[in-house]
Amino acid sequence: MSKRKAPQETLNEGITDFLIELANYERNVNRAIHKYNAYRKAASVIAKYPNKIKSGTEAKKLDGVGAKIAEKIDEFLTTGKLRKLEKIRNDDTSSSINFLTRVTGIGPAAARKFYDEGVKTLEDLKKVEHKLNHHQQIGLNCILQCFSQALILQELEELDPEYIGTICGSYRRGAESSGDIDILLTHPDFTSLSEKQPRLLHSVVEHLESVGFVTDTLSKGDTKFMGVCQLQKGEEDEKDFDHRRIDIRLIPKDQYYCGVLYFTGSDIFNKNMRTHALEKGFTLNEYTIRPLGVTGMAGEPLLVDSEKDIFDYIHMKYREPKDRSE
Ligand code: DCT
Ligand code: MG
Repeated sequence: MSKRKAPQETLNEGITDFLIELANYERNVNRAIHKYNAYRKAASVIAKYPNKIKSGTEAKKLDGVGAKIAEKIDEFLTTGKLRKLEKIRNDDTSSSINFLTRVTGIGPAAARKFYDEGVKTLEDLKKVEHKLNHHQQIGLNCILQCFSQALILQELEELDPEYIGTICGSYRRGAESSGDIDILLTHPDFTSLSEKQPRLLHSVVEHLESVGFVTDTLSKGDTKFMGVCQLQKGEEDEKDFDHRRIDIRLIPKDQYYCGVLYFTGSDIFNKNMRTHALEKGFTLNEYTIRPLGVTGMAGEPLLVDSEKDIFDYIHMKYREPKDRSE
């Protein structure tokens, strides 16, 4: 859903990845901050190293890579893996604590405390939501959001990799709790000049129904579906699904980012941004941004290929969704 990053330097990515995983383990599980710093430092010098590392000895010449890390690099280069990491990954305590610390607001100490109280999984966390502080509740909501975003994206990708989808609304702004789920959908085949293509919407709805994500239909048109979904597929006899209202809109590709901006909101932010646009001589709505002529007449829609394009046209600094409450 978010814009893809430019391809990273991948020369020694295998090595830097395992170093960062080890660093996180030391910080989150052992609370050994010195070891954490040591692994991070090694990862960072190796990431900047311009050649593909062929041995631990070669790596050891770099400032920040000591004998023990060099040994691990050798093991990784010869066997393709690291026994220490395999063990950590298979260890329930480590993986639960690592997971818990991924919730923002839960640090290594709190994670250990939750773990000792028997809170180990996302499901457990949801059950003790009342015990979480404000920050941790926001973190939990973000994780739920990531999970369902990942699920929807994955399903779209499976159906047709050319689909582009974004969950908008308060959800995208990272709100603690959101009323409903607003999904916008587009496809390069569908523009404001092409024929209507209700199949593009209906096949997504049917697919999300078939995997058990969408559970009910309230209305289904050519470009807008309204229904009910469940946020997570639980175990067989688990009945406490989190049901939410879901709207899915199919939007022409050329109008997609104006739609994403509008439906991300908030309504107050939108109002302020439209006012700002007018001051700069543009009219902005959920479909297009158009320049205003001297007579006040709106011109042709401007080309928009990202949300940032819209901010750029009206000389407004880009704001991340989480910073768009007003
Ligand atoms: N919107 C707007 N003006 C309105 C209503 C909606 O600009 N009068 C935009 C901004 C948010 C987006 O549409 C989705 O609307 P809602 O789902 O009602 O808002 P939300 O911010 O997602 O809040 P909620 O958590 O209640 O769904
Ligand atoms: Mg909403």
